[in-house]
Amino acid sequence: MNSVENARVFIGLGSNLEAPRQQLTRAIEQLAELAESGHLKVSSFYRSRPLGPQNQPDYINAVAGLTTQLSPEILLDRLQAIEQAHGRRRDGPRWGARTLDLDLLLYADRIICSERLTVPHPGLPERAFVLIPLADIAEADLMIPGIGTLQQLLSAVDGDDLERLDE
Ligand code: ROI
Repeated sequence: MNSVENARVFIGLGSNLEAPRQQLTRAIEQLAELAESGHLKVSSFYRSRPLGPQNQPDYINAVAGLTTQLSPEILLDRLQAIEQAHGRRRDGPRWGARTLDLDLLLYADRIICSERLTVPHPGLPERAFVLIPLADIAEADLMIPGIGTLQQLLSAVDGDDLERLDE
C-alpha cells in the first residue's frame, strides 16, 4: 500500500551552486507536477550564510507546502529524483555545496524514524533558514510533532543572517 489519504507536507529547498535561484524555481515547478499531490504553497526565497563549512557560497532557501497521497517513502523517492535531475552529487563532502537539496521537513503529524527518513527533519528546530520560510506558509500554531509549535521554535532562533529576497 503506497498511497495514503491526503497528508499535508512541508519540504525545505536549498541551493548554493549553479544559479541557485533558478534551481529553486525549477524545483518548485517540478513539485507542482508531482503526481497525487496538490495545493502547492511556496515561501519567499531567502539568502542565508552556510551552516557548516564556511568556504562555500551563501545558500538560497525556501520552503514549500503541499498535500499528497504519496507515502513518505515514495515522496522521498520523488524528491531524490528531482535532486538527481538537478545534477545533485552525493559523493561530495557531507556538509558541502550542493545544486539542490530537498528535505522532507514534516509529513502531517507523523514521527518517522527509519533508515532513510527522520521526520520531523532533525535540523528543523534550530535552523532559521527553515523556520522563517516555513512561517510564510504555515500557521504559527502549526505543531511540530514531538517538539512544539512553530511559534515556540521561531522565538528561539536568530534570523539575523537571513535576507528575504524580492519576488
Ligand atoms: N546552510 C544553509 N544556510 N542552507 C542550507 O540549505 C544548508 N544545507 C545544508 C548545509 C550544508 C548543512 N548547510 C546549509 O545541507
